[in-house]
Amino acid sequence: MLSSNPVRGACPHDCPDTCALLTTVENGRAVRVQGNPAHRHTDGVLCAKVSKYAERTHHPERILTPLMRTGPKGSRQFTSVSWDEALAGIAARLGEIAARDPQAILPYSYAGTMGLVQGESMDRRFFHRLGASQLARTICATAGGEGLVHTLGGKVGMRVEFFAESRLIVIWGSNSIGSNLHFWRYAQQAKRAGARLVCIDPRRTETADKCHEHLQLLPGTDAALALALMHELIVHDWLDHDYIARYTLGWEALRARALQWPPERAAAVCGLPVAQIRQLAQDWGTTQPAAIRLNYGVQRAHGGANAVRAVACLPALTGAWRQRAGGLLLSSSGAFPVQRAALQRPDLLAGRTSRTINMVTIGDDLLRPASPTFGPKIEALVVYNSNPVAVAPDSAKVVQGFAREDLFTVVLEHFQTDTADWADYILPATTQLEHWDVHLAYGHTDVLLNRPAIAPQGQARSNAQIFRDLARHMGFTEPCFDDTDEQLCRQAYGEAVDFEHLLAQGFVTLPGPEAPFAQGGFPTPSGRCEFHSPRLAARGLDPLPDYVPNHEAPGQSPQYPLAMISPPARNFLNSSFVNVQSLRDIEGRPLLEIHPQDAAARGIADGSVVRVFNDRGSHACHAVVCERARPGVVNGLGIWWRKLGLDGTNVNQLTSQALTDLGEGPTFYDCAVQVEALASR
Ligand SMILES: Nc1nc2c(c(=O)[nH]1)N[C@H]1C(S)=C(S)[C@@H](COP(=O)(O)OP(=O)(O)OC[C@H]3O[C@@H](n4cnc5c(=O)[nH]c(N)nc54)[C@H](O)[C@@H]3O)O[C@H]1N2
Ligand SMILES: Nc1nc2c(c(=O)[nH]1)N[C@H]1C(S)=C(S)[C@@H](COP(=O)(O)OP(=O)(O)OC[C@H]3O[C@@H](n4cnc5c(=O)[nH]c(N)nc54)[C@H](O)[C@@H]3O)O[C@H]1N2
Ligand code: SF4
Ligand SMILES: [Mo]
Repeated sequence: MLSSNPVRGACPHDCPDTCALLTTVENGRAVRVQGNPAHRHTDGVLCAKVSKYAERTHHPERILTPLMRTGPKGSRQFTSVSWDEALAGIAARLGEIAARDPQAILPYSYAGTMGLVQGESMDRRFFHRLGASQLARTICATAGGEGLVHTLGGKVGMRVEFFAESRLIVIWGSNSIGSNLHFWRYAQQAKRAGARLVCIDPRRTETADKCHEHLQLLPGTDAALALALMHELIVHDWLDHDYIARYTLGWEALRARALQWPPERAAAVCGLPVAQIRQLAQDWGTTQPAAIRLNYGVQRAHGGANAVRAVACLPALTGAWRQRAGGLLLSSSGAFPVQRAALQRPDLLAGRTSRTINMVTIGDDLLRPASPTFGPKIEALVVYNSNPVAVAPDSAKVVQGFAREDLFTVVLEHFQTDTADWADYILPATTQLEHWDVHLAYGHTDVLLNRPAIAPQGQARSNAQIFRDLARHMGFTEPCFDDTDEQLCRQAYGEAVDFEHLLAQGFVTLPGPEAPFAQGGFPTPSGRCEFHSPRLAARGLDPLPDYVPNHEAPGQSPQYPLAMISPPARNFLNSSFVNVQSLRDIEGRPLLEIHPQDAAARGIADGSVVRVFNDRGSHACHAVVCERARPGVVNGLGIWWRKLGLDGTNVNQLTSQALTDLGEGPTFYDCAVQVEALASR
């Protein structure tokens, strides 16, 4: 059942904005995808990437039939097979492995689509019923998430629209113009009304260019900066004592910790001028309403969770939460009443406790033999909504794992990605324009519905359909494997959201207070903003936020003196869109930004080919000599497909599988490297 033109949908991508889409269809083809002007956050505007959605959907390289490997692993030799052949072949192999130990089977998925149906419903039912290993989906946000949970109590914060009324906005670890465009539009409104904008980022981003002030700190040093800001708030008494007394926990302990961080100490750690730290403290302490847009860029280093904890204390110290345009936003996803148990049916485990594998360490885990602590060797991998060979850290290990002859790999995809290259079977998945879904957001508080605009292309099937079909081939007879995609859409929020309203309008705003913590009421166990976390203390961990140095601290290693960060490229979405020619033309080629001083010391000219390397690997790309990089830090914008790189690698050849302080997250931006001019060798 297709709707009339233009069709209302939701952007499926892993982006805080979750835009409302309008798709125009002509003769069964999507010809235009636009932003819905009726949705206030989208306001009729899409980013450049999703404006190209019709080009991505009708791409000549879409995978349109099931494919079975015919050549050696990784040879990219496949033949078309029917759905029945593919499903029967996969079910037979999974069944044979499961008969020995279902935990030898591992799903691997992330947020290729953030849809609750195509991302986390029938797939989870299937793997729960099978008793497969579970995946800890940590690759993006768990460190920051844990930091927030142990301070504010959940992934909750300011309503994004009220940033438009703030007088001071601190954009902390976010290139908003590139990756949170619709927040940036609110920040622009505030700027036009006279607000001051401050950016905290090791890279001189296009967002930093447009802010009044840029603190270009060393990566992984944000907690030191936040503690020094607290120090200044304390010594100048820029504090809201009443708010602190009523609504926070552990003030005296935090005060003692912060007093150990005079700005001079932080300046040395962060590589910042002392005056800049003092100025920001004064701005934060004396401006109301003041707001922080914290983003996930701060938490991709060893101390990521502590950094988020430290920053999340700042609004409570000054009582910024009292106003609706004050406080902090990292993620709003905790506000959504998703009925996960109904969608995912963990009860299908039926008392079995299956092990959990961290998706960040897939490189090591694919190479691990069976052992009493690890359990069985991973024998089968079912990948969907993710491209781990390109996006997971320490690629050399990941590739070695995927190349194992004895590993059975199924990939559900739109395209022949770096991961699909290693598959035994590739199954053609529908795109957002071809299936139903329902969404939450992590940068606003609206639920969105996605209706299919066009029929599935070729023989593509939705992820939910594919897992339904696999369940049938495996002989699973529980009625929950009959639920259609539309029924799953209704189950996602159950009674918590008016589905008829969603069907009629395409989006629904969640109810909630304008200033959620104006009078405390934090969703922590104490109901207070927890500077001191009893839960962390109970785990034997530091209950106060602290500066936790990087695993690979900038400048520490004589061999690898440069710190590399690899933040998103504006025209890609992680590794998605890299194969859309019009967008790739804008990004050009894989590159490394390097400061003129660091380039000169190495004889590197702008545009030349360089080799970036450390003990984990080596990656060739083109140097851009510019001041977007600060001295001592190089920026390798991500995430290119390996096969489109100069030497078949991308930046993740260099990143490590080391984890964060809390949340077992990745440390992509905690990575020491050396760079050399290739021509000089
Ligand atoms: N165009 C585009 N948009 C995206 C994505 C994309 O790939 N492309 N990815 C999406 C995804 S998956 C996510 S998780 C979100 C959020 O993704 P984020 O990680 O918040 O991405 P950015 O907004 O680029 O912000 C990262 C910024 O943090 C900076 N940074 C790096 N290290 C540090 C540090 O130690 N401290 C501080 N203060 N800053 C640091 C980087 O230079 C970069 O400018 O964005 C989403 N939006
Ligand atoms: N060096 C470095 N590495 C990083 C990061 C970084 O900043 N630097 N960022 C990290 C972060 S924040 C994240 S979130 C991860 C993201 O990593 P991933 O979640 O793997 O994201 P993508 O690379 O976009 O890959 C998603 C894949 O899902 C496919 N897909 C989309 N929709 C569907 C669908 O409906 N069905 C199926 N079957 N497939 C679909 C797309 O075609 C695409 O190939 O990468 C991480 N890796
Ligand atoms: S990627 Fe983000 S900004 Fe672009 S359309 Fe999707 S939700 Fe909107
Ligand atoms: Mo992410």
